[in-house]
Amino acid sequence: MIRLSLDEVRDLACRVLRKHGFDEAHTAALADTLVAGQRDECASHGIYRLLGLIATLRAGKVVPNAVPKVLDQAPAIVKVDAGGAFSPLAFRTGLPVLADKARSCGIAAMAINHCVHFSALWVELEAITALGLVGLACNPSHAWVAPAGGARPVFGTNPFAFGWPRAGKHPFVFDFATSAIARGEIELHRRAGKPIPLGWGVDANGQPSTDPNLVLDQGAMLTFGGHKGAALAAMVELIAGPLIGDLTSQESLDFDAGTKSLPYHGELIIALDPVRFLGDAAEAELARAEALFTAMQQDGARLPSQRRYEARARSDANGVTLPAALHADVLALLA
Ligand code: NDP
Ligand code: PYC
Repeated sequence: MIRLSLDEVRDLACRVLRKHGFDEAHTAALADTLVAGQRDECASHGIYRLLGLIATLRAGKVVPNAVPKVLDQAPAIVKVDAGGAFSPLAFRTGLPVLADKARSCGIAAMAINHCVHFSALWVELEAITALGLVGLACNPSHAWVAPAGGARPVFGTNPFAFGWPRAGKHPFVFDFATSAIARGEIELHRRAGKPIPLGWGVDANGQPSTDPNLVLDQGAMLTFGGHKGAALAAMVELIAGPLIGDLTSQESLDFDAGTKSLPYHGELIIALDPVRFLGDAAEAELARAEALFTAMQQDGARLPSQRRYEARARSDANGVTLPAALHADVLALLA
């Protein structure tokens, strides 16, 4: 393992991105997202993703310098056209408009269109809760996941995330793929030459498999919770696909045309303003939520994101570690 400070990780990411032609605005937004993933020990969405970003650029499947275009679609709806670029700059650009609309209407939605997507959604949920808003976000990906009872991929890994602001504390955030696990995690098992647990995927014959190669290249991933995860995955396809005029996971895979680039589609983000819902009672009502969080933890259970926040504190103090092979692969992008 190679140990690096967070500044060194950011510098490395920025150097790679600039070298490959990303403009400064995209470089900053992408580096922040990648460093956050590495810092919170979310290995599948940290610096590892830099390899996918550059492979996608080399395949001609992402625009490195598109300027996001904001469209005021309706009193409670903002659209941001990412112009074929990665999504973080589009999110960053549209967030102030989404927040204004949520404060004025109580609830508002942001559709990001025509973006290439690679990031963990909790990064965005934390930005929304930092503004005192409750948030939800979801997006399709590529059709890699079979519906419960099926054997062939239909859905993407379709993450769904929720965030709730807490006074003086880290927000309550959960963020999960509707597949049993993010695809990136299976890719990391393959890189490490490790088998995957049963339940993550099936081979080409629909048989349960622990071989990441068979699941990634020939078979299909599985949803979490059987038909329940499949229904959620279908919901994500619909509300972050046709509802916002963007691609489903199958359409994204068709657009990919075998290049194995990162998915190209849209994202739906919803923000709710507790003050608009509750007026002067907002503070007291949100304080009541704390009893729920206390009860959830009383017998040893932990809150979602707690592991991340603990990892963040460690990384802020000591920096992060990268597998030497990953570090070498990233350095090779500078050659
Ligand atoms: P995990 O299964 O690792 O974790 C999902 C969520 O559950 C996290 O909020 C996690 O918190 C929480 N959690 C895990 N274990 C526990 C526990 N024992 N008690 C309470 N909470 C727990 O994530 P996935 O593999 O499903 O997804 C990983 C990431 O991949 C996500 O950030 C997602 O956004 C991203 N992704 C992005 C896609 C894209 O298209 N952009 C596609 C698919 C996934 P904690 O982090 O603290 O462990
Ligand atoms: O890990 O499933 C995944 C994923 C898809 C796009 C970005 N991450």
